[in-house]
Amino acid sequence: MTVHIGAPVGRIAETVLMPGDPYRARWAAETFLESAELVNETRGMLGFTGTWRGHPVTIQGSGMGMPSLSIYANELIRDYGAKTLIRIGSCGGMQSDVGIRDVILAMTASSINTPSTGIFRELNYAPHADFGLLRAAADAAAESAAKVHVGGIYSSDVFYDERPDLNEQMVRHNILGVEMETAELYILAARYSVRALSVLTVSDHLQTGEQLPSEERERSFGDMVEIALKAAFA
Ligand code: GMP
Repeated sequence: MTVHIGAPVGRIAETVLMPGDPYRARWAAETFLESAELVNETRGMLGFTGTWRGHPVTIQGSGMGMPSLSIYANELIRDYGAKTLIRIGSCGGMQSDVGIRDVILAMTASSINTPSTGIFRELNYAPHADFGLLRAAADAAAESAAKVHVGGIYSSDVFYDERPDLNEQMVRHNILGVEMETAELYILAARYSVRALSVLTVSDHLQTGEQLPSEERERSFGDMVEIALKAAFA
């Protein structure tokens, strides 16, 4: 076990899906995994390990924001030997052709600040997805009913943003959606030579103000989980 994950070493699979919301970790484990068992509940950040089509998989909540995700991703990679980390989360749509319920595969993640900004100093590192995972997810997405977009996203470190001009610049530069975790996930994966990808469902839209109705969330999020699992084991 680690400071933030109570599972014994060996109870976490090499492939980890990471939703922000721990209750969504439980829902995804119950819906998609066979023989899922609760392996972590430290601080209520639920983690489950089971199998998907015979492959061991852990679904571990990351919490919201890059500092929280960074704690779980660091421990999963460095202490438990995770090799493939796929964020399954929600984001706000930023382009007019990106609708709610659509799925975004995040090729890159722009940001103004991540927990790693301090080490890069004047460098402007470009956090990017693992290409093999991204390609496999794009192939899996072609079979799914969801409309799928591949491109850059924006990992913000605030939800209640006092700088709407930043969102405007992101929209102007063709960024598809905004969320709060991916840039740091991609930086950590590169640092430790493991694979990472974010598969996101558009839950709200910045321009139209539309929001995914709560009764539809599960079905829409299901497409994303399936794409993530197929990509991990392609
Ligand atoms: O509600 C915030 C959580 O959902 C964070 O974990 C974000 O990754 C994600 N999220 C979904 N939609 C949005 C959005 O419109 N803006 C931001 N900043 N985060 C979002």
